[in-house]
Amino acid sequence: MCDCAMIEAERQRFSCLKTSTAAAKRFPALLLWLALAPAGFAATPTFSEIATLDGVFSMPESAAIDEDGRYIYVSNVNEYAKDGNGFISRLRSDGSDLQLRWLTGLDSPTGLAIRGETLFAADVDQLVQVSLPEARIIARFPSPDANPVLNDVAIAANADVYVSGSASRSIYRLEAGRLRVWRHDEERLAFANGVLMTDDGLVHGGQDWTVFDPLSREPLPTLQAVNATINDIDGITSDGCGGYLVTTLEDDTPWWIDSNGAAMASDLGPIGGIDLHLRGNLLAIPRVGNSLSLYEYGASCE
Ligand SMILES: [Ca+2]
Ligand SMILES: [Ca+2]
Repeated sequence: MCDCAMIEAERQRFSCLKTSTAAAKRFPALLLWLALAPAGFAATPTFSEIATLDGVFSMPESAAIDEDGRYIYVSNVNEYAKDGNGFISRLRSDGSDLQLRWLTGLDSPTGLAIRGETLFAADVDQLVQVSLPEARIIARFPSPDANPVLNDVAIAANADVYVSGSASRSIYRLEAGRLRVWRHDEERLAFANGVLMTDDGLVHGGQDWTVFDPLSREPLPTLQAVNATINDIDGITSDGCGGYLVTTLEDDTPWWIDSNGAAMASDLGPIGGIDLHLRGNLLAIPRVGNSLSLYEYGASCE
């Protein structure tokens, strides 16, 4: 429950604590970390490597952690074309039990997002809906535009599904079983890339960071300071404290954007991250070079 009379700073702190507590229920290590963190500790995140799987994937792009934090799903582009050879891998959150070709029948899947027992994948020119318990494709939603080069998927709290189109300079939304253009923007959605729906709005990476109002669909001034520091953002994931962890096309090191819009290179170093997903204290990052790295993430919200 949110006290609407709180000032903005308090609102963010409250939201952060709520998120951290929920995450801690699923991840006891995070609870311990939070208990040991001194009051007022800076929010700079820390990373501890759990596992790296090297040289086993085929152009991995995105990773999506399921809601229980048990399994990680990884998209494998396997050369970008309408070639029928793309697939999705599944492994446990400690890096074990890899099922490399857990799901086949895709062309070149890129962005992934999970809600409940459903996985959505961007696959060149269609959004693909997958049942996780059945490990099978249950629907395909073609783009209304030819050659959109679908890139990333985001799912809102109300279950609306969004997918970005890099070539079509558009963001689509799944409406009554059809993909429809939600926003077309020649400038802001040129080479459209990472998308994430948050309390701030629909966050879009790409050449310039933009947060779109979910109702008016117009750009908001939210965290515009990001653009003074980094560009060409690819993967976006929430940091649990009102900020974001991102990967960029310009830099092999993932960056951290705090809740005020200040951006700095993370301590992960130049790992060549492509897309990334943080859930609880588990961070999964597919890497250039057919690899995937898993990290235990620690952060204390200011
Ligand atoms: Ca392919
Ligand atoms: Ca992407």
